[in-house]
Amino acid sequence: MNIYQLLLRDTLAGKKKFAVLIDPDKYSVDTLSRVVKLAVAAGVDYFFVGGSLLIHDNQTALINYIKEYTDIPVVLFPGNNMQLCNEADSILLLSLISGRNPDMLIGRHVISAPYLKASNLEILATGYLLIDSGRTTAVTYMSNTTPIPSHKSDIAACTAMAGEMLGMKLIYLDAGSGAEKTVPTSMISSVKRSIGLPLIIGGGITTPELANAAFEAGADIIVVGNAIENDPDLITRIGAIK
Ligand code: 1GP
Repeated sequence: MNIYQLLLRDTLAGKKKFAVLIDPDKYSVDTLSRVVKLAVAAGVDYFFVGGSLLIHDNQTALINYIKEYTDIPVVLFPGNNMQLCNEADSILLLSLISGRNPDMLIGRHVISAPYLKASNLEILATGYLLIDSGRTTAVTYMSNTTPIPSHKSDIAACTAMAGEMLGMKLIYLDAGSGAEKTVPTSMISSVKRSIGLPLIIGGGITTPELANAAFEAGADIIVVGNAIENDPDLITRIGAIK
């Protein structure tokens, strides 16, 4: 079974998934080694790897380290098409469907398509929705798009439905890395009720309570990046509630 088939099976069974986000600009192999040990012990399901920028050229080294020491799948979560890497297992091919920037909807994908076609990466077409979190996040600025207002669950639900109808395999609601406010649970529930696809939630999850609230509301996968950079032991505490 590939990554998506396993995810569909587990989603149907109500089995929740925990993804640790590794921003290559925030880690060295040394700092990553502790996170990898904790992730293996906590039963982390995925490493997502990516960031809004890539200032340091260490993404491939970090991915190789993860692959050497674990069987946890590595899924690229690219901020742009400079962040492709054949050493990973899979890629979230993100179409930023909450925005109206054609480059983020299809343009970058056209440029990346020949590389992806020739790669061994499992391609996961993902409808990506940015949700307003109270302040401008890196991804909102870099993507030059307006996020969906956090009280407009109906817009998020209709956008996710359209993504599903267009054939996307996953829906990802993101409040943005380091968000002050997470995606509201009412919006998570509303989107989950409207689609039959696995739902990924990220941005601003800093405690097991916030992770649990997202799961209870309907998240199938939660993604945590910033808070783990500050406190790697959070991996153990969130792993315990899955
Ligand atoms: C950002 O959803 C991810 O794209 C994770 O956000 O870094 O705030 O956990 P955090």
